[in-house]
Amino acid sequence: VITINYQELSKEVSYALRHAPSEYGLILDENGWVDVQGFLEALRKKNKWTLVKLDDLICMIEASDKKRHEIVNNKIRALYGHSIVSQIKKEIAEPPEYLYHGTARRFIKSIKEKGLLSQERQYVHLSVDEETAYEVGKRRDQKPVILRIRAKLAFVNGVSFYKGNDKIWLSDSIKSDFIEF
Ligand code: HQG
Repeated sequence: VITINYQELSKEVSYALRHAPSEYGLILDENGWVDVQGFLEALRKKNKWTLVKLDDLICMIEASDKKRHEIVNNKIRALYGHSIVSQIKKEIAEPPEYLYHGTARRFIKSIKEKGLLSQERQYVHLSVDEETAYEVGKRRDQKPVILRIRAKLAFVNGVSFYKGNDKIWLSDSIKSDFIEF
């Protein structure tokens, strides 16, 4: 019996759909979608995934604690995290009053000066609650800093926000005026 490692599969799917579709011969549409059958064929060309099936992708998404990908109408996409040059179009949405950003202590000085920048990705990533922000920040620092973002105020002052998933919002860069340190 061959068991699929969903975590490994999820990492490869994220890599393909967020960062390197062309490495798989894939072209994402403007909203980040790609035909799921074509996607499976591209994945199967990698030694590790020669037997991967649609059901595996469905189970992988189902099993994940974070909703990173979705399959709708025979298409698949990543919900956030993209770094490819052509920016994925997201629908502008009105954020809650506050959102949170978990980051490393070493970045605070620069964030105070320049605000929150999307860096390698297409958008800034924000969390709906402090717990989620803490987990995000933990990837970079044992004692992450949680910044509270005056999201609604930024929004009414012209900063665009977009929904990633239930826990993650995306935005354009955010000046430090809207950040509570
Ligand atoms: C920092 C993961 C210096 C920013 C996570 C962050 C998230 C600055 C880093 C999602 C800065 C970028 C995204 C400035 C921002 N000066 N540093 N002016 N502005 N930064 O990975 O938000 O598990 O691109 O604080 O859980 O950490 O992959 O963004 O530390 O949801 O699904 O620059 O990725 O999700 O790092 O994480 P990232 P992020 P997955």
